[in-house]
Amino acid sequence: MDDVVKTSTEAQRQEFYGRLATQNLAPLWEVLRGLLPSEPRSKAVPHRWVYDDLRPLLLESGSLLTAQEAERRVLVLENPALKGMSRATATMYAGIQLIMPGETAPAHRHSPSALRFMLEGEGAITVVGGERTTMRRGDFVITPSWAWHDHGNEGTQPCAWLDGLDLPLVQFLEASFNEHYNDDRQSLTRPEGDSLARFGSGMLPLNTTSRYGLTTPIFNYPFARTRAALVAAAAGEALDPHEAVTLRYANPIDGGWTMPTIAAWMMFVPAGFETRPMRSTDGQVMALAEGALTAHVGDKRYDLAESDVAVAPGWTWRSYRAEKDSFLFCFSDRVAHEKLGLYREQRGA
Ligand code: GTQ
Repeated sequence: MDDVVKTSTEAQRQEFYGRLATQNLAPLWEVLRGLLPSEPRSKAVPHRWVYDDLRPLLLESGSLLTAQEAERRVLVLENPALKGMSRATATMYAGIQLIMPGETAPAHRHSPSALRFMLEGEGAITVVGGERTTMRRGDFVITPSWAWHDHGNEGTQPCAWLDGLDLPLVQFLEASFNEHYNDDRQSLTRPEGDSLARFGSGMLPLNTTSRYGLTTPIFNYPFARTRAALVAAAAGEALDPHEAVTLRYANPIDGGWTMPTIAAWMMFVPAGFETRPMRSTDGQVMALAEGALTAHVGDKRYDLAESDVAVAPGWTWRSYRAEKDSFLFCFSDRVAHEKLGLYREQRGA
């Protein structure tokens, strides 16, 4: 007997595949390379949004409809390679939200987690679980999964911030729930500053139970504190060649990331310092809080001014050079990568 495998003709194969398809079957060998690439190839591309360019459009949306009408008046930051999908990266949504003086963005809650990074204006407030916080420029504010939240503007100027949500990830997992509150604003049940006092002073209540499940009980990490910590840390030891000085926002209860799905941190790059290239599996969204910073992402170069937002897709080389002392806020799906045992990084020379 001849045991050499007889190879079929292309026509025979196609005819076979056709019969497979009628049974909802498919040949793995035709798709295996795409299913198992040698390394990740993000569908997202590097991109940068210039705040000064989008700002006039944002303000125009302010005269087009009310925050009430819109529920959330937001310009979605769409990755150019993922148009129409409301994605900045493969797994993260980002947008710029505008709230005009006196307006309310009505209370609702959803299973996706949200963060705010405050960009512009004074007097913006958000209420989370019965406690309000005033959002100042550079503040990192959290809306935990399934926590009621409404936003307001008690100042005299338009207020704008960067929204970050895990929407694409939660949609992929088909676990998205949403509910409207029976009023525009929820009632206040705790004084402003309560969460930060209890959980953000290096101390914890004796009987520590998290108020928000897997999410940090602190929901405003003020920029004034973050900035001071970064500057002091930079003076304390030599800068890291790849990360300059980076501190991550932490859940004081377990020391982990602040949200179950979104990792957030801030990088301080002192004037004149240039980081060496690195890449990691998480797809990152960054916003410049202060300074002037050149970001190299893949083959793109972005000169970031304050409030500019950029995206570094997963497994894409990135490096930074600061023209002035620069504070770069970043968020990504890193926490999910870590929990799933998928996180990898590579540090270049
Ligand atoms: O402020 O709750 O940009 O629910 C998108 C969805 C903001 C919010 C967004 C939202 C919100």
